[in-house]
Amino acid sequence: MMDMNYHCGFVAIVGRPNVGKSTLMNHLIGQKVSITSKKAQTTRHRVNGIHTEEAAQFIFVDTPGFQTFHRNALNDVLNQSVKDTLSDVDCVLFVLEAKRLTGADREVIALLPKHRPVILVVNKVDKVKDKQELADFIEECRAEFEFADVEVVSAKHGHRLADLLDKVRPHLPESLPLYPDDMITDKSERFLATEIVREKLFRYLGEELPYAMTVEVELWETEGEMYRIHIAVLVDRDSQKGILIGKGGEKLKKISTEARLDMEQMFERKVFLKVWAKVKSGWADDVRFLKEFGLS
Ligand SMILES: Nc1nc2c(ncn2[C@@H]2O[C@H](COP(=O)(O)OP(=O)(O)OP(=O)(O)O)[C@@H](O)[C@H]2O)c(=O)[nH]1
Ligand SMILES: [Mg+2]
Repeated sequence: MMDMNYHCGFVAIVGRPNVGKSTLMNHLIGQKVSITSKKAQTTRHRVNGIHTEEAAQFIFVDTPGFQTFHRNALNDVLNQSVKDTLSDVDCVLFVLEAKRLTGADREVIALLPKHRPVILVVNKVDKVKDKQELADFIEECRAEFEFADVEVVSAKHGHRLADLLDKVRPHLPESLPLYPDDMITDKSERFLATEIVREKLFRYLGEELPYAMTVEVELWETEGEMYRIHIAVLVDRDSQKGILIGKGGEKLKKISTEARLDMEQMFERKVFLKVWAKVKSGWADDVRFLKEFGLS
């Protein structure tokens, strides 16, 4: 039985693209639910990751990297989702890359709420050797905003994440847990499956291509203990389809094998996965794309 001293709250993870927000959330909850890559703007949807302890439940909200350079409809939607999240949580983790405070970071700082605790999380400290430089950097950041606290971490290496949880815990309001204690995300398995495929597209395709693609579940069946999943990757042109498939089908094979392995780990069962490339049919797919982001 839960006693009345239970604490539970929402913790937003915000920052410019590529600082390591999704990596941080995955390591905080001890399982991968949000996709990551070297490329900016990997995350496109808010994803909740849940970490439950005996006396507290943390609901982390991973957000898309706040985009400042390219103004377009998609970015406006992504940015709006960051702003909405900020107005709705109990605590904010503002993530920076160690020793990098850019104009894009400052634009996110300008959005940070004044009446809610914001913890500065300086990530990727594994890249910094000089302690004094790090201390100077933190001073520089503290001059920009009144942070409730600061923690220095390496999300990727799981370094100092328990310390970060210690700093967040006091900001969780008294409340019963909102999710069952074995639940790690609010997203459906279908959503997670398409995200896993999207992650592999980001990892194995060139710079621009993954942004032009959408991923869709075409079939999802349970056969005994196994899932049979068919996923279509929608591309704009035949030439893109060719790149995705690769020489002798090698690239698509690699993408689908890696995706399957991740799915088997995530869903804890065998997965039969088929991924194929499909050229978008034009108008109908534009509508589908806009719908996905709430633009129509
Ligand atoms: N060296 C190092 N790299 C890291 C660390 N944390 C994350 N990264 C890398 O930084 C890159 C971006 O990580 P993501 O977690 O996708 O970043 P993000 O902030 O979620 O990015 P968007 O979703 O695009 O806004 C990946 O290549 C990660 O492996 C860290 O602690 N150290
Ligand atoms: Mg992300």
